[in-house]
Amino acid sequence: VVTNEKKRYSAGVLKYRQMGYWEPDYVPKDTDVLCLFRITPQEGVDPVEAAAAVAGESSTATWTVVWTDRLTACDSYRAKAYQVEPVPGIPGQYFAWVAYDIILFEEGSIANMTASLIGNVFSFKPLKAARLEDIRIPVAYVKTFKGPPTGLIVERERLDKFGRPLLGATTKPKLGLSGRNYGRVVYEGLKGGLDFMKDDENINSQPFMHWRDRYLYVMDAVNKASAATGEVKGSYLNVTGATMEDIYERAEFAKELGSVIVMIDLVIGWSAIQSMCNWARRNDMILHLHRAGHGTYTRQKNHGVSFRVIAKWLRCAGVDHMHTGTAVGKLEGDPMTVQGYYNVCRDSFTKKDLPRGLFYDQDWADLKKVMPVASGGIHAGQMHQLIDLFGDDVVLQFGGGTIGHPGGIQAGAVANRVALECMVKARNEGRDIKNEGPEILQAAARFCTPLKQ
Ligand code: CAP
Ligand code: MG
Repeated sequence: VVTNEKKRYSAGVLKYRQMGYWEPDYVPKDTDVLCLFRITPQEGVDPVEAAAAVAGESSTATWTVVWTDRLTACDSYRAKAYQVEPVPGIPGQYFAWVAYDIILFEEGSIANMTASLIGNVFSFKPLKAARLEDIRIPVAYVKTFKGPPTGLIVERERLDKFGRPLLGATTKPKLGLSGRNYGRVVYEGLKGGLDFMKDDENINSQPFMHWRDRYLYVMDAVNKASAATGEVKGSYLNVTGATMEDIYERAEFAKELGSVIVMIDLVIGWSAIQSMCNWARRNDMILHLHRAGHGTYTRQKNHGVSFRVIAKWLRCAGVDHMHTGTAVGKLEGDPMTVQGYYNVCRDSFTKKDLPRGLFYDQDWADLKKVMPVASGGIHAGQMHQLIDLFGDDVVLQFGGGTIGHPGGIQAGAVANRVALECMVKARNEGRDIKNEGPEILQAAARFCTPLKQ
C-alpha cells in the first residue's frame, strides 16, 4: 500500500499542470493576491508540478479532474503558479510564485483568505514541506479591511507622549499572584516611569485570581500612578476568554473602569480578532495583540507561515499593537528579518526589500499604522541596540528586565526610563549610539543608582 501511495504522488501522475494551474506566461494583475511559497517536493516530484499542485489545492482543485469544473468560469477561479525557481544555496527547495484572482476571496475576511491560502496545502503528500514566505494583498482588497482601530499616531496623541519609544513591562510571575499583589506590581512599574504594564499571554481568569479582581486592582494602580506622575498610564488588560461572550464582557468591564487599552491573544482566532477590532473602534480603545502561539508555525524556515505574512494579516484585521520581536533578547529572530516585520507595521507603503525578507511592494492605502512591540528577555543594558534597530515608534517591554531588578520593581522601572531618556537624548545630539551605547549608559548610571545596579 505504501509503495502504491508513493507512486501515486511521485511518478509523474500528478495532473495539476495539465489541469491548468501552471501558467508560465501569466502576467499578474494589480488586483491579484500574490503568494510566494517555499516548497520542498518529495523525491521524484517535479517542482513545476508541485507548484501547480499548491496553486490548485489552495484555490479550486482536488486531486483529479471533476466534471463540475465545466460549470464554472474556471479560468478566473483557478489560481496560477507562474514562476518556479530553486532557492539559492538550499538543494531540494524551490520558490513557487502563485497568483489568485480577487474574486476568490470574501471582502474584509482574514478567515476566508487564510482558509484558501493555508487551508489544505501544507499537509499535501507530494510536498515534504511548504512555507508561505510572503504575500502581496492588492490595494483593492486592502480597502475592504478596516485596519487598526486607533493607529500609532492617534495613540501617541491620546497618551500625550512623543519623540521616544514607549516603555512597558509584563507582570511576572506569569501565573499565581493574587489580585492585590498583582496590582502592587502594576503600581510600582508605572510609578517608576513605565508607560504601560501588561498582562501575560496566559493570564485570563484562573482560580488564584479571577478577572474582575485583577481588573479592579490593576485599574486602581493605574489611576494612582497616573495621579502621582501626571502622565497618562495604561495596563493591557487581557480580555481573552473561552467564548466571544466572555471576551466582550471582559472588554466592557475594562472600559467601564476607564482603561485606555485592552489585550487579546492571537490564539483567539481571526474572526474574534476582527470582532474585537470593531469593538475597540466603537469604544475608542487601543487594541494590543500578543502573538501567543505563533512560533508553532512561524519558526521553522522550511515549513509553516512566515510572521511577515501574519503581520500583514493582522494589520488588515485591525490591531493597534503587535508583538514583532526583538532580535537581541531571549527569543529567536535575526535583526534584518525582524526589521522587515516592523516595516510591515509602520510603513504607508512597504517596499520590496529582499535583505529584510520582503518579496513584494505592499500598498497599505489608508490603513492606519500598527505600533510594534519588542518583548522577550530584554533589559536596560540593551537600550542602545533596541533604539538603533527599531527607532522611536515601538513599545519596549521589559518583564524580567523590570521585575527582576535587584533594587525592586520601581527601581527596575526607573532604570529603564533613565536608560531610554539618556539614549534618545544622545541620539538626538548626533552621537553614534550603536557603538557608544555602553559608555552613554555608564555615564548616566553615575547619577542613577537603579541604572548602575
Ligand atoms: C516576555 C514575555 C512575552 C514574550 C512574547 C514572556 O517576558 O512575557 O510573552 O516576549 O514574545 O512570557 O516571555 P520577559 P513575542 O520580558 O520577562 O522576557 O514578543 O516575541 O511575541
Ligand atoms: Mg509572556
